[in-house]
Amino acid sequence: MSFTVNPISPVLGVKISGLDLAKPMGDNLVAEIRQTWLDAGGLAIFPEQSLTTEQHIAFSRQFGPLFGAPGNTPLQETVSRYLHPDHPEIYRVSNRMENGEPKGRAGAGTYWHSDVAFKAQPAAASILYAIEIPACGGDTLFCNMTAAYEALSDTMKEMLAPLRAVHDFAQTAANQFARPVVIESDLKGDNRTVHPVVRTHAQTGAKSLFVNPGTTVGLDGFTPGESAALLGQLFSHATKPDFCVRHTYTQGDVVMWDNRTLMHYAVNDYGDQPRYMGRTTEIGEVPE
Ligand SMILES: O=C(O)CCC(=O)C(=O)O
Repeated sequence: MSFTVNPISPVLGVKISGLDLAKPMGDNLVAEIRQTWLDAGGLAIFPEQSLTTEQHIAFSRQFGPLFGAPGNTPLQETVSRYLHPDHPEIYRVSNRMENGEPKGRAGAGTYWHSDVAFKAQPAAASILYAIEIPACGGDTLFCNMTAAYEALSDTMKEMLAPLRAVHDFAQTAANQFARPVVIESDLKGDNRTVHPVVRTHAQTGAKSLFVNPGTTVGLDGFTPGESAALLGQLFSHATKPDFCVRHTYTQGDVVMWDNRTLMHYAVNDYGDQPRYMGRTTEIGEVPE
């Protein structure tokens, strides 16, 4: 193997060292990285990287088509002002201002979620590059929804098998973000869809829970009270510390996570200390 792999926790994640992601990679190396990432539950940290925006995109593109690339689906309209002005493949997460405009979305993802779950084809990998980080704070938590699924009783697994969940960005917009950034299309169902509650990973065949507090508004065929009770139980089960890891950034980290098998939560505890991250987002399959 042409790189070094160190687990960051028994439940999830590896650190992959000895690679320069700015350099072109052959298909074999890309396949090795993908397999290592999948074997680690879908979380890999690549430390000490120095990437231009173009190199970040070029690295990401090798793992699949990207939201926002020419000819591909864009991310939803709400975040369009936070995209890189010259590279719409890059979604910027930042509390910094530039020429009186936000340089990225401040406080993005401060709730458990899976990226773009409200679209028919949600995200597969997200690849986040830590460009500027606070002296302290601004970590991201990840939880392993495959491990959480596997720990359920057989009776619960059987009950969940046929269920479908409704996902709606309006829920995120209404509950998580300041009103002025909510736009009409968020609230009229353009970013609403239904997915299985348990999905099977297209590459590994593993089953995972695929519901999240950020976008899941209910379970098909259940009353609101029944949905809330069952979803609440699944969310508190999945976010138990046993299934989670917390990543503390060093500047130059590239973090690649699999939205098909993980939820994540960005901790907004760093006040005015500058934080600036760029994210590419791979368009995944229709969940089955
Ligand atoms: O900034 C972070 O730590 C992650 C932000 C987030 O939740 C996302 O990009 O989906």
